[in-house]
Amino acid sequence: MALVPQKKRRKDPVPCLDGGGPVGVVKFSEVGIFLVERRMGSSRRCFLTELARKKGFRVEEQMSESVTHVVSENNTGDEVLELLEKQSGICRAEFRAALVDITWFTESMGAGKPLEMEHRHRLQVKRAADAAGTFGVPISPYACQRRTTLHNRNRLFTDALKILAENAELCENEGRYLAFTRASSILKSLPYNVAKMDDLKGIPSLGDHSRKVIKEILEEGICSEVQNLIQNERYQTLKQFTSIFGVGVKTADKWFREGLRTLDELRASKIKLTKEQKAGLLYYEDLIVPVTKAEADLIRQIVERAVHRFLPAAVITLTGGFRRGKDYGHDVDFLITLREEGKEEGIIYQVISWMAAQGMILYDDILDSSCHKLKNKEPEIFDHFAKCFSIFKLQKKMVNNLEPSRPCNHDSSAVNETRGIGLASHAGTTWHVTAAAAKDKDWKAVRVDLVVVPFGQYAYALLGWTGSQLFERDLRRYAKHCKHMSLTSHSLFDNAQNKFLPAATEEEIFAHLGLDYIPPHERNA
Ligand code: 8GT
Ligand code: MN
Repeated sequence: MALVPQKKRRKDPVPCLDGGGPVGVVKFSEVGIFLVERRMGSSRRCFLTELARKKGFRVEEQMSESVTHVVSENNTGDEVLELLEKQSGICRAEFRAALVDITWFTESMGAGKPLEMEHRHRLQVKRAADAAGTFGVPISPYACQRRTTLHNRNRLFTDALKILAENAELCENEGRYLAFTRASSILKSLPYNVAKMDDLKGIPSLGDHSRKVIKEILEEGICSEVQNLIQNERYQTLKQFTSIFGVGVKTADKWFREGLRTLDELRASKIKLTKEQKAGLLYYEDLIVPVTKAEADLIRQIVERAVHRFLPAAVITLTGGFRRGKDYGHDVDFLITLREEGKEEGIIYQVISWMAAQGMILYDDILDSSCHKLKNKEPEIFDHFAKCFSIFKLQKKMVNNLEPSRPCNHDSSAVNETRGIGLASHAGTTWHVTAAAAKDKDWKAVRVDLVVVPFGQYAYALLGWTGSQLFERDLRRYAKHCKHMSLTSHSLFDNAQNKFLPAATEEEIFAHLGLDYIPPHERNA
């Protein structure tokens, strides 16, 4: 059925989309339509676009991740896929939108709402089997739609990809960093060991480079690019420098270009360090030792006691990697909140001054709630909560039955995930220096982040600070592209309804986003 007769095709694209005619309010934001021009013609496509928009449908001019229905007329499914692959660069394995015939569109227009897709609406794709993972279950390109526990069956590959991602980060190549990080993350989520290249069939987010790395490891046992990298002087030096608290890639690179190669050289140099970097360097040997869960629990008690002196009803939550079930972390992250909103103001100053007076604080940097400056963090995870980035002086005798900290490369659990300590696994000597230094004193320096959250934003802050970083990033990407919503650690804004969506629990946030709830221990993407 055709709503208007096919008109003579124009050569140039018709510039009516988005620009001209009346566009209705989007009523069905969860559905995104892309109309394929091939065999439909540009003027008919333009007409259908306007019609749908008037009826409250969201029609995208370009193919994008927010498209849920690709509508075409007189094309086969394979033809449409091929066309889209060419036009948008999205490979068919990554393709999530449904391919439907024009009949779904016209019937939906007639009904005034998007209809459920029936089998007869769907275009047949010969290679449909390719679009699913080995177990026939489609794997989402969004980390927030995958369940990733700490049980990583593909560590051999993910360790290699992680090194390539780190190097991309050290070269400030964001695109490559993301590509390797996504590839590594998707392998972590697989419920099977990858034993042959065929096991990767239908898996999204695996670019040619990552596939090449996996193939080489499958065939040779190692990846030569990674082997060369870990011997590389710039990689080694920048990795060590950026593992100092307060040192980012730009600073590390500058020091490297100035000829510095070791911490001793840095310590001996005349280079002016920030207050943060001075502390980072001073406590370096402690800070690169993973924080254990027992230490994190002890610090929780200490923080709780300090906060309760001023606000007995405040709730202190251990978040970050420990909330995801990790046994080790590079720091300890806490949220502090109070049901009676407003009373939490100023608490961070009270707590830190009291703890400092007890000799428990080696370093602190308090940011007020309006403060936007957050160092060494990615822009998209900036938030505006009052917080303190600190270094605690933890008395060792207080940690009951303190397990000896282990070098990260001997442990099969999550310790390799930890940022800033990876060096110990490459530079064999570092660990022993660390262990020796740590033995001599009765305390250990530990990085602690305290975040003060108004009660109404608590669920969003908890979700934002639980991580992992890629999980958070993909939650935001999913909200934006698939739901036309903006997610932050403060709130969720629905652009279609032009309003904020309040939530008291993480479950409610997932529900607002139309996502299955993923518990913290499955967010280790
Ligand atoms: P770890 O074991 O290395 O400590 O691992 P982690 O606990 O997962 O990482 P983290 O660097 O301590 O950060 C914890 C979570 O908080 C991450 O998911 C990160 O995205 C998030 N996060 C920051 N900084 C900020 C921030 O300023 N605002 C918000 N909302 N989240 C942040 O790292
Ligand atoms: Mn952490």
